[in-house]
Amino acid sequence: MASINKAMESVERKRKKAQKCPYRPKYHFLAPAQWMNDPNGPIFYKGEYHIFYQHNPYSPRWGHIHWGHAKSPDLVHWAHLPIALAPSRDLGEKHCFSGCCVINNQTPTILYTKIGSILDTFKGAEQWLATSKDDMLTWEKYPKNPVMTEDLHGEIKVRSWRDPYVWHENDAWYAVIGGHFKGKKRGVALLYRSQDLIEWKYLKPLCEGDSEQGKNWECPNFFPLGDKHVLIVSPHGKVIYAVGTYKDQEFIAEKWDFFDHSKKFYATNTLLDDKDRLIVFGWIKYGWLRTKGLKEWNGCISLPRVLGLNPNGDLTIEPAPELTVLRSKSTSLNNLELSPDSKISLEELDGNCLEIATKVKIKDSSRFGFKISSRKKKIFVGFDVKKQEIISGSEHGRVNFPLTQKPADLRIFIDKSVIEMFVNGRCTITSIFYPPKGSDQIVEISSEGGVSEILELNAWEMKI
Ligand code: DQQ
Repeated sequence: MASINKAMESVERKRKKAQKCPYRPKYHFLAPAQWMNDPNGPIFYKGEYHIFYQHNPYSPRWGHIHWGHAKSPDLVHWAHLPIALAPSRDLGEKHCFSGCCVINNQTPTILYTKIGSILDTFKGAEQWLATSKDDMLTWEKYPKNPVMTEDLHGEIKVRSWRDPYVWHENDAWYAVIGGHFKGKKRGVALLYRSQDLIEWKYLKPLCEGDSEQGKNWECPNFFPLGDKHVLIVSPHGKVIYAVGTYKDQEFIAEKWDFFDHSKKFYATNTLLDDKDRLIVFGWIKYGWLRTKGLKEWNGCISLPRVLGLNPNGDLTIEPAPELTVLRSKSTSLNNLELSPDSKISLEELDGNCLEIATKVKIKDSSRFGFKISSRKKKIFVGFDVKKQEIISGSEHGRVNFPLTQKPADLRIFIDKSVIEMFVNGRCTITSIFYPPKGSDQIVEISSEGGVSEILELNAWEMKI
């Protein structure tokens, strides 16, 4: 408890300054101050959404990893709660790495990775348990931790073994944990079973990647969606996912794709709410070292993304509809042909916190999107028809569905230095844009190389 109080005092000391930083997002969730990374253990509990996150209360850089905690009635307005977990230094714990939260016989229970030293991130990690008796306000670590060690695998050697994700299925608890097999440069998600979350048995690899899917997998998430199952993994690069079938502990991956076409989005985690919605959060990475003067905070959590399956069995990704409560002053355009010379900007709106929703038909243009500029800096957010790419600043990725067969549907969320774009409800791209300190962002619509027809465009200032 003493270490949690000390950690919270350290965050509090930086809170006011952090809030004044002109780059700091307004309506994205982030720690009150200091460093944050992966979302951990999101859960819908007693009518509220809870989220935990990797947190260094002592610096805007990674280190001393604790679990921060917050809750929300609506996925939009978040209230910070006391830090949930601090490393138990007396037990040799240096970091509380990522994990999940489930309700076991009415008891909120966290399963996470205990790291004892930097070497343990590769070899020697353990899975630890913590429970709460006061509706998740405070947490006690299980006195007989660890509940899982690498010995579970017998002769098989697993490396970078971390980030448990747990679910209940047919009267038992199951977990997937990420890593790779020693000597094999391929990511793997390993499957385990338990009756009580304490005694665990290793079953088998649920899924092993190929040589193009990364040398190691972090933060595996595995869940049913419609009549399919989805596996999401973070392979140190862009997050990838597979839609497939799962029966008798066998997962057959049928379709792989990128979950977000940007390297700035990482380490997903999921929750299922009372409306049976599968909601995904990710960490938006500002960088480990070169962080453009972020002195009091670093990192934020993506907007909540609701998953579904379309009739072809493809994953759909939409921003949570709750976000529309943030819409305030607005502007709209309809049935407008745009050529490369058209100069239309959304200047009547504050471009620093904005949502833009548009439906556009490509006539003969090669690129459609928005130029976001601030003093001398300018980035493009949109898509390239010829390359079949979605683009956001320096981030880009090829999509595997036609961008122009039907009118394209873009939802763009600008929040100070963060930009998230949802394309056709099928894929996303995230980027970071640092407007020169204190300067305003101007958003201009852009049709390059030919004509685009805006069927409908609505834009709103976002107010929290
Ligand atoms: N971040 C955590 C690990 C995880 C990694 C450490 C992914 O548990 O593997 O802060 O960003």
